[in-house]
Amino acid sequence: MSTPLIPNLLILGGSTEANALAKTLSEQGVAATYSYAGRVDTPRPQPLPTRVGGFGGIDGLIRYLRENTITHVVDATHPFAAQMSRNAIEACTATQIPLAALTRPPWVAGPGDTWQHVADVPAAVAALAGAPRRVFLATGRLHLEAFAAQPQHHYLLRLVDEPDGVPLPQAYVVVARGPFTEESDRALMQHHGTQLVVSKNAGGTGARAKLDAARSLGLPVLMIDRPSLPQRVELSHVSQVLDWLAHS
Ligand code: 3Y8
Ligand code: NAP
Repeated sequence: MSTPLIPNLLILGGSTEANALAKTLSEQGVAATYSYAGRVDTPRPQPLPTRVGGFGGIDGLIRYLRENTITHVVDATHPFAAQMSRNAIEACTATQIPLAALTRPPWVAGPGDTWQHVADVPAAVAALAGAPRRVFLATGRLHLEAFAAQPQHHYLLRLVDEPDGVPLPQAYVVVARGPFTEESDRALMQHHGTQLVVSKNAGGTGARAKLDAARSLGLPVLMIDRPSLPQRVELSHVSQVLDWLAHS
């Protein structure tokens, strides 16, 4: 009779869903560690033991899983954190540790939405060719350099931390972290005379305010589709994770 595993989870975090899972696991007394990449200055505190920083690639993650006797991995990273997700699949396959992704479906355009889908950031940059416009570039800091290829626009940027300069000649920076609200995003876009919104298809609730605001203002959206990922168990609610834990 094999003794049932006492769960010891690793949550790859950095999203609204990861935070909801951390709260539930903490309340239920399930042993788990929350992991941040260390991308921002002051990541939101979690009700679980928390680690910050990369693991050192696939081998580093394998080493971490073994040294910390992790029994399950939940990849609750943002849909655009594709490298982390790929590494998690490789490391969990190598160690035979159960892996589930806690993710959220992509947003789909509804009545009144004017979306142009592009495959990735380079395609979004190419789509911005043409006459100058007032663009709300709500895709964060990591890919700003790519948009320097289209310097003609006036950019409204929303970043989590104050940047050390931005590579765009006409840019106004708002330092803010989500979740955001439709009302505040509509006021922000009206104040800046936004004519186009550029967004990653993050899904979920934390960043969709700008899309609802764009719809109410009749503005077009340039929607960047999320990167494709290899096959893995995908769950979309915390309750499904608890059920998966009980049966894996
Ligand atoms: C460090 C950890 C919560 C979860 C907060 C979600 C919601 C708000 C929306 C806009 C879009 C953007 C950005 C965004 C959202 C949630 C969630 C989400 C988008 C924090 C966080 C970390 C990060 C990293 C940061 C990236 C950036 C992306 C800002 C915490 C706040 C634009 C993605 O300066 C940098 O280096 C920032 C880097 C990766 C993407 C980019 O390319 O710049 N997120 N965001 C995580 C770590 O270190 O592991 O402090 O909470 C988490 C959240 N960001 O309920 O509190 O779940 O999606 N994050 C995008 O969607 O385009 C903002 O402004 O409208
Ligand atoms: P990424 O490009 O997929 O990953 C790059 C490297 O960062 C990974 O290989 C890993 O380094 C490290 N890393 C990423 N997430 C990590 C985590 N949760 N814990 C420990 N190390 C992590 O990742 P990213 O897009 O930069 O996202 C970084 C973090 O921001 C994630 O927590 C993600 O959920 C959050 N986030 C990202 C976005 C986005 O738009 N990309 C939006 C919202 C939140 P090693 O190889 O050294 O292990």
